[in-house]
Amino acid sequence: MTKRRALISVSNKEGISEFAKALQEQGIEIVSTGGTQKLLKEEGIDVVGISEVTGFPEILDGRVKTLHPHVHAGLLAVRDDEKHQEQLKDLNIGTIDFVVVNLYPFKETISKPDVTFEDAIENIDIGGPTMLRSAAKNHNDVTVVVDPEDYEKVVNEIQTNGDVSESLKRQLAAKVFRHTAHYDALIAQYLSEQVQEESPEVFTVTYEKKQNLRYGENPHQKATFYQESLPVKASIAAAKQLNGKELSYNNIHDADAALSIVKEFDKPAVVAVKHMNPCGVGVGEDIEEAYDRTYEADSKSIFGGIVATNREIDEATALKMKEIFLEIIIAPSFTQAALDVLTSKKNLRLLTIDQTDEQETKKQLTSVHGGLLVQDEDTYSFDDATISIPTKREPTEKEWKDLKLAWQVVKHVKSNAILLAKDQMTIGVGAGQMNRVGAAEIAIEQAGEKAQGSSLASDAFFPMDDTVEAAAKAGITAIIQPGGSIRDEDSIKKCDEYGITMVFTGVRHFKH
Ligand code: 93A
Repeated sequence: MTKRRALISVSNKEGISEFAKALQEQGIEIVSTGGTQKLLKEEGIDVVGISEVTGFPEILDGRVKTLHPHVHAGLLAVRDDEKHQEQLKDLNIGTIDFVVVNLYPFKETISKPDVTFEDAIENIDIGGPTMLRSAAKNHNDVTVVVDPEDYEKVVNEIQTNGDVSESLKRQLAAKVFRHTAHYDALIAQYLSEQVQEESPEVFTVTYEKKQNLRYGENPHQKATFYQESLPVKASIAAAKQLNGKELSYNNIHDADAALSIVKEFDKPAVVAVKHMNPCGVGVGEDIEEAYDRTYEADSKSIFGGIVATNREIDEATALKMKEIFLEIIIAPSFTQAALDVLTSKKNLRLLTIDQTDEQETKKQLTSVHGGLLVQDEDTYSFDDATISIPTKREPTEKEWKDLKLAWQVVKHVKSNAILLAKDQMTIGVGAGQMNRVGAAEIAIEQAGEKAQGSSLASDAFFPMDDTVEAAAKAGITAIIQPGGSIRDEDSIKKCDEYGITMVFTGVRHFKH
C-alpha cells in the first residue's frame, strides 16, 4: 500500500504542529504550502513542499500554489474506480487522503476599521476553498478538516481504528460546505455593499452561532441565537451581560424591542417592554426622573418587564428599580454603586450595550413559510417637511412635546396601535387590535383620569371619525396621525367641533 498523504495549508496555525506530528506518527506523509511548510519544519516535522507535488513553483505572490491537477486529481479520484486509478497512474499523480485547510482571514480583514479595498480582495482565498470543496465532494475517500476544533477527533479515530470513520468524514464534509458557503456569503455581502446593490437577484446572508438557547418562545420549541458575522455595536447581539440568569429567547426578542424604542430619544429616556410592546416610556431631565415616569406610566404592567435606558444608571435609580421584579435592565453603563445595588439580585439580568453607533438603515428580515420578506427598517421618526395641521387650533408647546413622544413610541407598538401621552410619559397603550377605535378604547381605559388633557397618537389614519369622538369624550386635547383617509374631513370637522388640535404626519407606522 502506498503511503497515505495529508495536504496541510493553513492560515490559522493554531494546533497545527501537534496535529501534523500525530498524523506523521501514523505513517502519513505531510505535504504543505510555503508558510505552513516553514512552520512545520521548524517543529521538526518532515514536510514535502507543494511544488514537489505539482512540479510547479508557487507563483503570483502565492495566488497560485495549489491550483493544479496534481492536487485536485489526487483529491477527486474515486479510489475504487479503475479508470480513475489508471489515469492517475498514467499521469503519475498520487492520491491525497487528508486535507487540512483553513482560509485567508477575510472576515478579520474586513473587520479592521482601516481596511483597504485591495487588502480585502487579497484576502479572498481561492486555492483553499477549492481544495476544501474537492476533498468534501470526495469525502468517501478523503478526510477534510477545516476547523482546528476537529483535529483531536480525527487523530483519535486514526489512533484507534487506523482510519477515519465514514460518519465523521461525512460530518466534516458538511461542515466544509457550511464553511465555504459562509465564507463566500461574507465576500458577496462585502462586495455588494461596495457597489450598493439593492434588492439583488439572490439574497445572501450568513450568521454565526452565538449561543444555544434553552428553548424558544415556549418550552417545547428548540431555539438558537445566531448573530450577524459583523454584528452592529449597538445591538442586542453585541450586549455584554454583567449579572443574572442566561438570556432566554423571549428576553432577547423583548430586549431588542426595548433598545429600538430607547434609541428614538436624545434626552434621558426609560422604556419598559412587555411581550414586544412598550408598557411605559418616560422622558426626563435625568434618568431618575425618566424612570419615575416610566414606572408611573403603568406601574402594574412593568412588573416582570424589560427596561432599557439611554443613560448610565445611577444609585438612586437602581434603588428604585430594585424595588420591583424586572427581567432585564439594559443601559449604556452602570455606576459601581448602582451595580452594587442591582447585583444583590442574583437572577436580575443586567446588560450593557454601547448605543453610540452610527446606524445606517438596516435590513429587516421576517421569515414566512416558504420565504423571506426583506425590508428597510422603519427609521423615520419626525420630519417637519411632511407635517401639516388641518385643524383650526395648533398644538400648544406642551401638546407638541407629548405628541412627539407619543408618535415616537406608537411606531413601536403592534398595529392597530393607539397611544396616549401626557407630561412626557405614556399613559395608555392600545396594541395589536383588529379595529382602530378598539385600540383607542383600551388606551383610554388604561389612562383613566389621566386621559384628561393628554395627547393621542395613531399609527395609521382614522377610517372614520369614531376615534376622535372617543378621544373627545375622554378629554384628550391633541391628536397625531398620518392622515390620508378618504374620510379625513369627518375627523377634522369633529376635532374642530371639540377644539382638539390634530397633526398629520403624512407617514404611517404599521407594525405587524
Ligand atoms: O492565494 S490562494 O487563493 N491560491 C492558492 O493556490 C492557495 N493554496 C492554498 N490561496 C491558497 N491557499 C491558502 O494559503 C490556504 O487556504 C491557506 O489559508 C494559506 C496557507 O498558506 P501558507 O502555507 O503559505 O501560509
